[in-house]
Amino acid sequence: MPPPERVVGVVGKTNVGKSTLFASLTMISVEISNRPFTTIKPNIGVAHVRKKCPEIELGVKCNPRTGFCISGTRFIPVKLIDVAGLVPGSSSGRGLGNKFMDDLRQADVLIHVVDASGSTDPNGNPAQPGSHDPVEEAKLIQNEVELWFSSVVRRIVEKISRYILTAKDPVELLAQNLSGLSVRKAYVVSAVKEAGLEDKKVSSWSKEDVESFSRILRRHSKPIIIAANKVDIPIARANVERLKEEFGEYVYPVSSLAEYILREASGRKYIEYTPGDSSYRVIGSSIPEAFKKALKLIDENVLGTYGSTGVQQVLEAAVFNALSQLVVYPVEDHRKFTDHYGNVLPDAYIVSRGTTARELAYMIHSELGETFLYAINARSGERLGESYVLRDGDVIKVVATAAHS
Ligand SMILES: Nc1nc2c(ncn2[C@@H]2O[C@H](COP(=O)(O)OP(=O)(O)OP(=O)(O)O)[C@@H](O)[C@H]2O)c(=O)[nH]1
Ligand SMILES: [Mg+2]
Repeated sequence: MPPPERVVGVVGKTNVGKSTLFASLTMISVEISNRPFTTIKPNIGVAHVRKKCPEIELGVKCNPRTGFCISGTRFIPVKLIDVAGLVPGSSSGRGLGNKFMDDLRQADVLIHVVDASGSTDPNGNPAQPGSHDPVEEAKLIQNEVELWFSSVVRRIVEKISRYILTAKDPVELLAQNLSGLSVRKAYVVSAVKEAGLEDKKVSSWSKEDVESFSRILRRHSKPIIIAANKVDIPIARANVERLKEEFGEYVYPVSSLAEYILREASGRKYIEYTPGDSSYRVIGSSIPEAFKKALKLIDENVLGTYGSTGVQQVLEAAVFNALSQLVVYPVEDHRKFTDHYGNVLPDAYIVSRGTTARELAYMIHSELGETFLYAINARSGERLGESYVLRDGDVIKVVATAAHS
């Protein structure tokens, strides 16, 4: 059983650039337009997070089974979902309502796209840059996300309250029913505790109890990171700072449009650009005027000001920081760093911080977990016990009594 895939959801007010962010990360062409409610059906695709690949340090050349590697930078796949936009009041049916948010039930972490240039009104209609307040927008939309999450939790709590009296372990039952929201049992246990509901029967939870349980659960199970988008519009700069003051560390300046243009120009061989980089190299001799102009603006307003388009950065911060994941490389031959077939560093597993060597063994193959003897740190040859906590970048061989086939 490979590690569960990490799912990143894109949320935000309508017409702020969610689909542009999605398209720039996946290069899947989707409908993008400057009007509210362009997206209705969710867009689902694969994006990649970067890590330094151990291949350089180990003096080998990797053959990734999934994702790819460019000059020692490993690109590891995650699932990305872009859904319909929200407006204030979506939870009570305004705009498209918030039932479209149900497409995000499986998300492990959310990227909240905010129009940092303030060039859309609360309903997503285009407006003068600077005429609307992104901090206000972010607060209103996060409230909608909170209301959506609590409405789903409330439905589940109400459903199980009916038969919970006979359940042996009500928290287990709650966790099972919440698993569709991609909520792990550990989160349920800690949210029950944090909300002070340990001694209260689920069937007698008040409305306020459900609300506070839900808010805590959302924070743990679907952390939110803000992509302060459209920073190519200079007026966005001061707003990025204000968003940081209000929402703290998880605010990233982003220009989805700039990233989209850079990847498009790279696909057309006008430039050489590795996603996430602070610069690109012109390689084409006949670049159309429109691209030349756009690249000049990107140089001045985005790369020169922020050091990157921020798109890769916000995705990686979502997965590695907000969701607290790290990457390990399981191998079968710890001297050659290969699998069974001689593929070098074939797998890059995204796992939760705190995962142990034995838990990794289970992810590779349940038999390997059951018959685990010890693991080997392939870098040093050191033996590791079952409770060894994996570190970012570890290259690990699992030794077990059952041969894994
Ligand atoms: N200047 C600028 N415009 C952007 C950026 N990202 C998106 N846009 C523009 O914003 C408009 C809306 O983009 P979409 O990606 O369709 O927005 P959305 O949030 O998916 O909208 P809905 O699906 O309708 O909710 C388009 O005109 C985009 O070109 C950006 O980084 N900078
Ligand atoms: Mg869209």
